[in-house]
Amino acid sequence: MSYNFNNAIIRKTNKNIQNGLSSQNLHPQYEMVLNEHNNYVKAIKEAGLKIHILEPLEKYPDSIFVEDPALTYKSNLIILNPFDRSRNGEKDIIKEEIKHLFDNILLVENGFVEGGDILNINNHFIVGLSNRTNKLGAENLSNILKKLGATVDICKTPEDILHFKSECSVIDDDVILVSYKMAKLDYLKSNYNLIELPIGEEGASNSLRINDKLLLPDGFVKAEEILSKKYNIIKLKVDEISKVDAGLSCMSLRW
Ligand code: CIR
Repeated sequence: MSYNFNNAIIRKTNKNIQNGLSSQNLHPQYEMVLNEHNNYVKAIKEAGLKIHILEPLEKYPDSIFVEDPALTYKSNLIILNPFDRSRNGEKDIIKEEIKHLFDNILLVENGFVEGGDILNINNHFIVGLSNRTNKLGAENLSNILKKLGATVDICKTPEDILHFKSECSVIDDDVILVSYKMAKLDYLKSNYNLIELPIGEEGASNSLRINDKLLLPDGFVKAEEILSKKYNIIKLKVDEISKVDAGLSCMSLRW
């Protein structure tokens, strides 16, 4: 199942996170990010995962978002190609740091694609085209995944959303939690059961289902009301990391 995991890779917070890419030009404070990140690590442990910790990379302000330069599928590690110049070098570093954990290493060599644009549901992947993932990158990744036995569809991320997964997450078999903007995508509407969150609760659509736990951003009353009926929720503050457009899914790489 798409939410059953045993392992997670997490990178320690770097002090330079204050200079991370931010669509609103905000600068999170290191100590506050550290606090949110520590609670995140605790929650991942509580969900039963073995954590592989990577050292901080001061040269790369956004490097705690380990989901973007790499993708795991079965025992394969696929090194992606982040679009932004300030992030692109993360891919070579993470490859060397984690390759020993996988049987097979593959590379996206043409075009750009970031992990935040890749939604995995069982054997299927949805790759969202965005300002960070282009057609060439999506097709290159799609060819790699298909050779590994997966199925892939390429879909368009709504214009003002950073990554496809910024506003949606798989929370159950064939159930995707979505913001109202993502709920409008015909592709999602016709293929999945969607739980749509109301306007104002977009932040909660970047949740993270891990085994029997659902990690949910704190402060979203409606989302909590809807989801607590069925899911075992761990609420986590993401106020500080959201200043650099980040959420729960991007701070770990899971398999
Ligand atoms: C960036 O713009 O690349 C970072 N500030 C945030 C990346 C968030 N990644 C993700 O949601 N997968």
